Amino acid sequence: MSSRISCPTLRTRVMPADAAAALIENGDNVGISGFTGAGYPKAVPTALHDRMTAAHERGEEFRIGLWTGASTAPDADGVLARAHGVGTRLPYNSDPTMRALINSGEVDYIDAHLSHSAQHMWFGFYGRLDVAVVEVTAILPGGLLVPSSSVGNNKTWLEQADRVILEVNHWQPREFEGFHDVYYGTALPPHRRPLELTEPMQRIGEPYLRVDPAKVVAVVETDRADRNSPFSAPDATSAAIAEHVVAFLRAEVAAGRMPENLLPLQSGVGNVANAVLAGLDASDFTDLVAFTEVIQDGMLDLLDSGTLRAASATSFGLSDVGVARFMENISAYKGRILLRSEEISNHPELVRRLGVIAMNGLLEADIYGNVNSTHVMGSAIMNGIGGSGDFARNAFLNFFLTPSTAKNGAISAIVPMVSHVDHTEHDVHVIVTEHGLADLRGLSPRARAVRIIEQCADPRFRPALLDYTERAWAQRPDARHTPHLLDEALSWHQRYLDTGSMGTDH
Ligand code: 0RQ
Repeated sequence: MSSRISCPTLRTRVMPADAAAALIENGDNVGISGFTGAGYPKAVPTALHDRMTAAHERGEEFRIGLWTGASTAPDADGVLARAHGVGTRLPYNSDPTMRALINSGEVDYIDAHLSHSAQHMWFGFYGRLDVAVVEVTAILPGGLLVPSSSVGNNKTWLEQADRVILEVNHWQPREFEGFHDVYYGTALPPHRRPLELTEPMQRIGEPYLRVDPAKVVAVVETDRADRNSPFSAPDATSAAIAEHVVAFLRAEVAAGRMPENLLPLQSGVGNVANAVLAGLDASDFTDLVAFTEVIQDGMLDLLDSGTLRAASATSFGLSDVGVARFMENISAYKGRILLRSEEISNHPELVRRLGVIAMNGLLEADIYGNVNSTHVMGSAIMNGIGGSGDFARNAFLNFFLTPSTAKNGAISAIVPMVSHVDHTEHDVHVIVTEHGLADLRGLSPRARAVRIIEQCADPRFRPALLDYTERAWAQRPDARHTPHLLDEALSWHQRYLDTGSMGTDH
């Protein structure tokens, strides 16, 4: 029997994945582990896919509610989507098959802020959780669980579920013990207490997840790698975005608005965010600290070079190369990396108290500074809001980063009016493209428009944006505080849908 399962009671529950999947029923709400492709269950979802497919072939209904920490992987979200076995899904998804089913209307997707997902569960907003399927690194003699490469919503799923299936993944390094801090002080309003965390790396919880052994109906052993998506090397566009951010931070320090080692950093997912981290690594900043969600390769580079002292997060989001590097030197990272539950890593109280600098991507921003992070052309979901709202609204300073155009220049990231709003003009501080940086702090809507168009828009779209703005402002006396031409405001999106380009010049 595996040395990873030391609890005598839970050893008796070891079984193959198909036997565990047989304990999940049609109509169950299932909370699985997993956050940005790390720490998701690797065997039960595929076995469940087979069970669903067999049921469908018999003409029987078999669909579950699928709740996660954030994005998972092709062998979790992907297989369950391919089985057409998901009725509802929350809170963040980047799997293309699942995305297609959400956009086709087959899957009801609830795009919650990540910091809300656990508490909405406790508040009873989502109904009952029937099953938790959670990957762990090991089970200790007394039944405590050593978490794996993400913590996400695992604490809540394990507490709230009626039945628990554990996957013990031998691929996850046994040395993970001691990398986690799971907070168990949660109470419901009106009995909530302040979170006593005043320093990013402070421990306020325990290194283990708890589970009631009586609820554990199955333990499955696996030996499979996390998703580990590759990153592309920073291109000229993302390198230019990174340069603007680093120069701006230097100027903020020089102006006395933040200390020389900045304030705790949050960095979103994707290549642009990774490039900004590379830019910070090449800069003269030192002794930085991260209070973030995801540790990407760029953050590992910062830790290795010593630019970053330590990082608090909820998950890894590494490439194969990053994982190999992490595994080789794992003991050196202990004490410098702490993984917490996502309700703590993203907690508004903590983000605001610590004064986090938030850096996230966007799909489009409008001339007044409203930001759309989630919907293409107003309707098609991309990934979801993730933690961007948790961090941006509560940050000391937030950046929204994007190339100025998408789809080979056919789409302008700066539009007259966003086709969907995730971050309102009230929440957005700085917008950055490869062309420049628009500091919107303390500006009125009209001043913001000038700055965004001049600093951030692609030069090919600038004349049309200025023309729109001038005509909107010229509607005297009806221009008002935030002038718009309502019959034209979304015409750029319609033109793209009609012609394949937002521009009128091709
Ligand atoms: O698609 O590769 O098919 O061409 O969107 O765009 O430029 O590669 O940027 O990877 O940084 O993602 C907002 C999606 C940006 C991400 C978003 C197309 C573009 C490309 C990706 P293709 P890029 P990124 C922490 C924080 C919300 C959650 C968040 C995101 C693809 O940052 O999901 O911030 N954010 N969480 O071509 C149509 C536009 C477009 C567009 C880009 N205006 N219209 N398509 N694209 N702009 C993490 C978590 O919370 C877990």
